[in-house]
Amino acid sequence: MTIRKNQAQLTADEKRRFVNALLALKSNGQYDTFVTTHNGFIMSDTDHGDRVGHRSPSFLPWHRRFLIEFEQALQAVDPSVALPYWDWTADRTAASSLWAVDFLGGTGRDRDGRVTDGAFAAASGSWPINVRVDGRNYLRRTLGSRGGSLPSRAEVDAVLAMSTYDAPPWNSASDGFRNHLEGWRGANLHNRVHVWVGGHMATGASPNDPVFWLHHAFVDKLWSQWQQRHPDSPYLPQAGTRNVVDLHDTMRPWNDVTPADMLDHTPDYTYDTAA
Ligand code: CU1
Ligand code: CU1
Repeated sequence: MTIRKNQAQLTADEKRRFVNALLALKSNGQYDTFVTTHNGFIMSDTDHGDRVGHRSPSFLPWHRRFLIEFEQALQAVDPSVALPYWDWTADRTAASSLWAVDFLGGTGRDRDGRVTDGAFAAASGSWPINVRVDGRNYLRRTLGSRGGSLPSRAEVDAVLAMSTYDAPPWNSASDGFRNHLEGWRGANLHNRVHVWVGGHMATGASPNDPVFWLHHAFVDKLWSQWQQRHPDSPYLPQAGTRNVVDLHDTMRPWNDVTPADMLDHTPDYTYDTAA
């Protein structure tokens, strides 16, 4: 029974176990295969070509499946671990316990964005950046330093109120819930958080920063809430759409997973609260 909790509610022991499981996947090489997969999709997902992980209706089911696989890899190391989620509408500053030395560590130094404390700092020696966007092999962050703020609860609520899942042209120009949550349109929820964290999170190799998983767990939770709130709003498009993953199409890189398979997450995990 996997229950995903708010990161702010984790005990010291739960934080320690989560961090240790991340370090174990890093050292056995599995972690970096997730980074490579994600980066490959970011590079190939385009507005007018074949798109699966981003800029398209399957953004939500694709990341739901990606997180399940990652969570199962963590659980192979430590069965007690579940992915925590980061409610960035509530924990909105670099002073949050999320960024403390006993959890994800803090922001990067001014000079080069290098994270210098916690388990993922370069000096720890256990978090080399191998899937790189440039020559630098250390984790980088610039929390909040590009200006701008994290999305507010009111902005989230306005997006959760949208009753249509997605709409033509099924890309970053679409109206509807998916694109407003992904962030290409409107208040910008998901994309804005990547930019606020900065450093690797603002690149295709974003899973190099462990906060990627906590961010996407919250995005996934918002999708789950939206599904509860709009039970008569189906995943769209349903069939016959060029370049995007319809309801019953298989979703790369998997050969046995469709968006329809991902609509109910409760066999795999639940969230600690529905709200
Ligand atoms: Cu992504
Ligand atoms: Cu993302």
